[in-house]
Amino acid sequence: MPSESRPADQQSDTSPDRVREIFQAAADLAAEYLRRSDDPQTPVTLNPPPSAIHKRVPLKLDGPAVPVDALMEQARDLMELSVRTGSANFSNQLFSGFDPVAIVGEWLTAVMNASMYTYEVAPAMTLVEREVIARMGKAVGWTGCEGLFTPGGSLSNLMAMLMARQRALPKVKSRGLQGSKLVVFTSAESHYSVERAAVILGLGTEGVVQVPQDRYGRMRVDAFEHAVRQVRAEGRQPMMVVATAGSTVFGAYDPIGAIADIAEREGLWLHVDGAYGASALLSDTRRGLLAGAERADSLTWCAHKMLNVPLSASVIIVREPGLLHQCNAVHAEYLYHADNDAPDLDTGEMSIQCGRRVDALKVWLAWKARGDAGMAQIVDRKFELASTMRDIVRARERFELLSDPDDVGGGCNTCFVYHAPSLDGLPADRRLRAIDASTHVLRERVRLRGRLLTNYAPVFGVRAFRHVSANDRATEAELALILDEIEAVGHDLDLRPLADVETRPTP
Ligand code: ABU
Repeated sequence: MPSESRPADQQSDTSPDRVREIFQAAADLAAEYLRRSDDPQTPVTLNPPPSAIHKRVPLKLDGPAVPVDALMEQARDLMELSVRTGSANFSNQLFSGFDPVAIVGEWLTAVMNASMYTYEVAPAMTLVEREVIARMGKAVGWTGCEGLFTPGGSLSNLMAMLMARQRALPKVKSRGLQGSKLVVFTSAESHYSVERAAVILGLGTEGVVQVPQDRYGRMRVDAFEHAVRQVRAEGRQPMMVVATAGSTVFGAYDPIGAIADIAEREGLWLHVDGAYGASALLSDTRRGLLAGAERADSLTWCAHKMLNVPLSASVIIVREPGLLHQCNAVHAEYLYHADNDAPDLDTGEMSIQCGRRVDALKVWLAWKARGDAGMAQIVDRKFELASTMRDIVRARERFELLSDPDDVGGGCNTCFVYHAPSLDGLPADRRLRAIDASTHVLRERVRLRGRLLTNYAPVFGVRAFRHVSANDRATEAELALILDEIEAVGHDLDLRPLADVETRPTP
């Protein structure tokens, strides 16, 4: 006979007092972690080698049960050995900072543990997702659009490409590509996920034409036009163009309006990859960077990049409702019951996933807590800090800014190189080679000091520092610290031997 009450050990794990106790311990841990992350004196990373992590935390999962108090200590150690991405000294990726309300959204999401396939199992969250998508669509200038949260920008771009393929080949779901030679145009500075999606979708890497960029990292429209002509002349079928709003290296915004003119004339699907930069739509002063986005067919937007929401919070929005379903539905009757009350509220068949986590709640809570003005303020502050960073770079004698997006409306990335004293007097070609290699050497030294983490990337063929203005809480002192650290490691270092390094290692 089944027991009337739960077994004693399960009761003790989930009693209200025990749940509160565990949550309180975790809340204390989280609050202290974030306090320390926000302190500029706290190292961003301890750069632990794997051996150090193994030494400090018993990672193996083959032992006896560990009491929760002891487990919290182990969690604290793991957090100490992690990178403090919320710190203003973390400018390594396109996200930084934190929002306590949004973090709570993530936590409450886990408490409810819904899955976003059917309305019956995620009723409130389905409507929350709809609202967030509708609000983002409104920022683009769309009404009646639809969309979904996806696991990240790469997946949002993949879904856009799926829809473009569906429009180009309406029978692709049943018949496959059937030898079609579909082509996607995107800028040479676009995110690599476009190429990867082309592989997944059967277009192949040769199905992507990378259009050259201008000196600000934006797609050259004349080159795009030329590329479309060339592809047609080769007997291939232009399918879509992916314009980038906020490229990963330059933070550049492609001229979407001019690209839309050509896309319309040529019958191409226009997707805007605004994973990084679409948040500019929320700012009265920066919205113009995406002028023309309202003419696109679809748009990717990651709230976890510019809006301080924890990963991941990426959406794909499509102007024409119904397409996501058309592309992805395969009629899994066991789950999506056609005779239920509200089949049109089941989002599962719009997705390439089955189980799908709730990512909308944290965005909704953060947006509610800040209001439209508060969201715009985050964006404005990041753009302003980026301009300040470029002023600081320009003002420092041994640093050289490689591109200034402020000439063309702004951007959140700052790409620069350092001219070490040891390289003075080298002939230009050898000097360039040494600067290229020295960026890597200096960045490694800065990284190992641990005070901050910033990245580097190829810029016009030379490795350069790429600072991302990703944390709206940064101060001028924290921006200047990056240059101070580079000078501290590079001023007295003899970098001349790097001029003899023939090529940089290929990945
Ligand atoms: N979409 C992730 C980009 C990562 C980076 O460039 O830092």
